[in-house]
Amino acid sequence: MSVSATKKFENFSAWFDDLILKARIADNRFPVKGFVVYMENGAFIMDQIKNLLEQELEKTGHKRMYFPLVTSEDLFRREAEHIKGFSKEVFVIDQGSGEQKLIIRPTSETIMYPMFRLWIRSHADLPLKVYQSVNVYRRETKATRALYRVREIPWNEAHTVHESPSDAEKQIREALEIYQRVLRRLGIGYMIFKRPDFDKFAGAVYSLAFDAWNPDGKVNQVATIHNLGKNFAKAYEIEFEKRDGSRGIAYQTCYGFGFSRVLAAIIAQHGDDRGLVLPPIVAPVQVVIIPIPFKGQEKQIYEYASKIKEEVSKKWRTVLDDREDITPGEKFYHWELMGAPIRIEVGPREVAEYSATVARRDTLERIKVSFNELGDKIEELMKSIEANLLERSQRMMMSLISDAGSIEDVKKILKERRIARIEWCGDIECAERLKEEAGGEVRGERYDIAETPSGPCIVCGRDAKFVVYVARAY
Ligand code: PR8
Repeated sequence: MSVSATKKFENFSAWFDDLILKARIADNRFPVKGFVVYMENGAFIMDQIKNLLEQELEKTGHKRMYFPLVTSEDLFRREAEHIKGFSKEVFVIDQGSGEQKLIIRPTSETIMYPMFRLWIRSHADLPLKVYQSVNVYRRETKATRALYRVREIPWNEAHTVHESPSDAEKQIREALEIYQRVLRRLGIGYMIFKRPDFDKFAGAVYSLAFDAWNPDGKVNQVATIHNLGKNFAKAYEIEFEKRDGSRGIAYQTCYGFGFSRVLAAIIAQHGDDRGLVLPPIVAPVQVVIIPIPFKGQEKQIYEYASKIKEEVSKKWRTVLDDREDITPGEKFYHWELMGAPIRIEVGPREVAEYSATVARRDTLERIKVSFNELGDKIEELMKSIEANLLERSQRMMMSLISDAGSIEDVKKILKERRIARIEWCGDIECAERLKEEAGGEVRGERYDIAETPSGPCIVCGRDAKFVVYVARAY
């Protein structure tokens, strides 16, 4: 990393908690466990993330809908595996006076699918692709952590219904592409895993997950994609008339994208010891202009700074920081903390030369640009910042992986805040032993590349069936 991030890597928790409050991302002091207040910058960035994702969903034919917040106990209890997975985590509203209890959505399968049943009659109604960006609620039993593990979860969930297994598979590939496009725009470094069976979504045939790296070595699952097969369609009777006139049970997929976790990944992966480093597309302020006053020339400098603002704000969210009660140095410090991608300094020399000094937040490099070239140069710099964040974040992701040949090795790798790659037989007992003895979870096989085992399971010594990654996780 070209910019100092010692505090971030050495004491991640303190760095993160301090930063989210100071940079007005979130205030974690709300006195109910797992519930967080998103302040103006956190709310703005999450909205930008949401817009990016929703644009991709719309482009691929998903329709926005809004479903109720609650379901009934009866509807909730239809799919056996799903209940097992979620019954301990739901918040229940007791209406009192003998009325049935209401269950607040921990996810919306049990709310959407009874409606899908009413809407789907024949193959002509398929595929059905709907989404909503809402909050869902889970009484998380693990320790909660601002943005990473909350009980009120801001997310986007998409649910699709298909005629055939191959259509459902195709949908999974489309979902993978959508999530990859969005995460790339945000410069997030991640790996895609096929989760081991014991860790798949409750009710799914299989689950894919995007794990983003984190400076403390724990991985951050920012999104998941699930092939539900016919499991839910059977439970909720989603049937249709097939092309040959016979009746069939539909195939389904669903996928979810955690906005607060993606926000956490942006902060944690790109930030440094000076503060946030924001990808241009989500930054509340993309360009900040800071006048450097000089005795006797204040007026010319402010006028020229205003002229630059007029020009730059045609394209970018721009602020001219003309506060008079603080020094330019304090302004630099403030806007570095806030992660503004580009800073423009305007002093007497810039006025005389009809130029501007332009600094980029990611590398802190400064260059001199003439006024006439400013528009093009900023455009170029923004692209370069976006590309650099992605490149260095992906590089970091890959550099964290080490091969391990024993539980001891895994333990050592995890202690160094890294991720272990191992060969594994596939048995849950071996995964549990790894968790107990080394403290890491089997996150699954890579889905983006094929890796085949060649030796024994590092836990039990029998033939390995999978190459999997072990990490501590949020
Ligand atoms: C589904 N059903 O539910 P999933 N704090 C922050 N983010 C969270 C939390 C939490 N406590 N729990 C989950 N997420 C499927 C897919 C409809 C949509 C975020 O899947 O349980 C994580 O980023 O895997 C997670 O990957 C995503 O929600 C989807 O949740």
